[in-house]
Amino acid sequence: MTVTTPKGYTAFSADTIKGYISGIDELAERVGGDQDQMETVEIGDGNLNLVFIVKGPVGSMIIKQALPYVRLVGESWPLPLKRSYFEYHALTRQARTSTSGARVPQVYRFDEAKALIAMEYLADHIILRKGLIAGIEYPKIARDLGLFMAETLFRTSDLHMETARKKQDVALFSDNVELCDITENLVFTDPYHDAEMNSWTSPQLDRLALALRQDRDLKVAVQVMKQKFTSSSQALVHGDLHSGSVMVTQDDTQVIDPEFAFYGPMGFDTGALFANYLLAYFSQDGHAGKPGERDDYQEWLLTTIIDTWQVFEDRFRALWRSERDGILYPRALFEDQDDAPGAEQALTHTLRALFCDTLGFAGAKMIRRLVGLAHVEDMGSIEDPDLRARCEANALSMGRELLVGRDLFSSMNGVCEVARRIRMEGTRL
Ligand code: SR1
Ligand code: MG
Repeated sequence: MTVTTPKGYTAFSADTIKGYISGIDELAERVGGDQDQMETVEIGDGNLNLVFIVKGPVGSMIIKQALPYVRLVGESWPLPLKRSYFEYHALTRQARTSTSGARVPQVYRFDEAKALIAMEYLADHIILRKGLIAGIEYPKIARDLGLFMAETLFRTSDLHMETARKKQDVALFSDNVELCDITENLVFTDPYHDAEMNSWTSPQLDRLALALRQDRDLKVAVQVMKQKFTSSSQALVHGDLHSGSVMVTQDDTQVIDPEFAFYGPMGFDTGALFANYLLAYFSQDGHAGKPGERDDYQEWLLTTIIDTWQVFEDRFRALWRSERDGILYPRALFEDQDDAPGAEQALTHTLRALFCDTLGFAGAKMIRRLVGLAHVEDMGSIEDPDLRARCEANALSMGRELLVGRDLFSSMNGVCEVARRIRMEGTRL
């Protein structure tokens, strides 16, 4: 892969970012003071980018800057800087379309040449994944994320958008090639063959990890989901909606990091979120100080999954009735012919397909975090490898059930029942 680094790009350090900010009036005014009064720290712990907190006498901000390579792997894996362009455009669209649930940070400035976004610093928030590992309940999270997903997905879909605007936007995001390529490989392909960057808790999970490669039903199922990922432009998806892409307080929820955004299948976002709740669920047994200590919390996680889907579905239904003014299911065919029940039938069909996609993508997203590249801290922070492997094995079983059996579930309650059963029975290593 050749990466063209724009003229004028340099990766900043915690020190050099001060000079950049003081040279741009709108940013300098926001933090106040001069360079000597600025406090900066680089806090990026994700897989790809630099992230600076900048504080001054007047205010603060985050500067997120893309690196020309994958931070997790190093310079041997070049990655174009243009991902910040897609993140910026996704943030502006999510700010517009998400009107009643989770919000996105306010953008102060996008600098394409420097591949950076200056945005709101959410000083009181923590990353949701950290909160889930600590066993903290968030009373508003199901509502906020259910609404966020329903609104951002519905309002960027053919159910709401008119044809020219939709096609223009699909064209814009279709250039996010390299990040889609990462997902195509890391989520849908690498876990199922001997890919160089795969890893798992070894030797404990060796048998299960190798068994994936012989599991024909699973390989077919994951390729069916991959085809949806590569060829369906249903809506502008966040593209990486895991619990590390959500920041929370007890009463506020913000969604961050949409650099993987593109027009893809709606279920890819809903599936990603539920996958991460389920990974959190199975990891809790590794965080409990004594057996059973996290039982209540695990039930809270399952309730959150059920509630989130309920909120999502309710809001999607409401939008279908009030904002279905795009390309698909025109009112001319239904309500205008006195056939409102026909529109309701189409809605039921649409939600059913979306539910099955959600489960299929959730399964794929779980499995990749257990045996592929880029695992999750929920599991990684369990120090005892035997205990960690037992949690991961249960999560692998759940991932398989969801992928292969996605069309057999009739409700999120049923999904949660299977999660409980897998946890109680325990997966044989
Ligand atoms: C090489 S990037 C690895 C992962 O980090 C991001 O969070 C995405 O999930 C990607 O797959
Ligand atoms: Mg990210």
